[in-house]
Amino acid sequence: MSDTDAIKALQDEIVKHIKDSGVDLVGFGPFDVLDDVKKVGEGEFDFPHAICMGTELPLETVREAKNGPSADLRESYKVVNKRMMGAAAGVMEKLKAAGYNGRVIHPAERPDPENLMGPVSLKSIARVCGLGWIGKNGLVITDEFGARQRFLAILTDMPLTGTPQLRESECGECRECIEHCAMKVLKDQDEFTDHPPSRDSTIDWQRCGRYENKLIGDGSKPERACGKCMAFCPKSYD
Ligand code: B12
Repeated sequence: MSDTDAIKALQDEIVKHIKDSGVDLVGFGPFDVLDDVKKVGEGEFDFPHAICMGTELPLETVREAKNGPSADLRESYKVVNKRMMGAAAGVMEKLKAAGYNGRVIHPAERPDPENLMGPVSLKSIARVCGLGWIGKNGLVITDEFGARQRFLAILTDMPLTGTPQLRESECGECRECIEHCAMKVLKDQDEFTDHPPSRDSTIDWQRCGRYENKLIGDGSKPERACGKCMAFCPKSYD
């Protein structure tokens, strides 16, 4: 088997494993193009490529979040996070068996909780892996589920075949997420206005984060999630 065929075969095996684990979307892309994107915390980031997976959040659960904060939505985040972490463990085994290294970026990991920072932006990774584009709601929108999914990524030194095309925002004139945002934190911006791009141009993330904390609460009541920016995105129901 040629090297290219062997890589293609491993890629196919990884895709099959991820899909068999109940995860809906998989993409491969260059990670080194995200040099400008901030990295936080312990662990290695020096990998040229990324594998990104995405899992649908249930349509009715997301739709109900239009009516107000939802405990079911918060629970669905935990369910899909767990499913993707299981799938990622299997991918890591396959990479290691083929002689490659990798590092999992977990869906809800926050090495800098004060500044609400993950190890690296999963939305940026999903975009360079060709899974979708970033809209005015600041979320990755996919053809399959609109804004209605969560992501996990694996950084790796496994070589890849092909590079996906980067997609720009397709929101057009739509402002549904901005109009329905519970905290009015979205800034009506779906273009890169600064390099490296900063989240400050799309969202008042501190305010959104304070609201999230309030909805999670102190453990005396079920944790809830807002999710209106997903629920009011028309693409979530296409
Ligand atoms: C901390 C965190 C939060 C914080 C801070 C959010 C933030 N924007 O930074 C708070 C509490 C506010 C939050 C809220 C929510 N979150 Co959150 N969050 C995270 C987490 C763990 C880290 C985010 C991070 O590191 N930010 C730091 C900066 C550097 O990264 P970034 O925001 O991704 O910034 C990049 C883009 O903004 C981009 N950029 C800036 N402008 C533009 C413009 C264009 C056109 C493009 C293409 C790119 C671009 O460049 C930046 C890179 O420098 C991620 C998981 C992860 N590791 O990414 C989930 C994550 C982003 N959250 C997610 C979700 C679902 C939510 C909520 C819906 C939860 C809820 N409340 O119900 C809301 C949505 C708020 C919103 N509309 O953005 C999902 C998004 C899924 C999707 N479809 O895109 C993620 C990816 C988790 C996951 N595993 O799937 N979150």
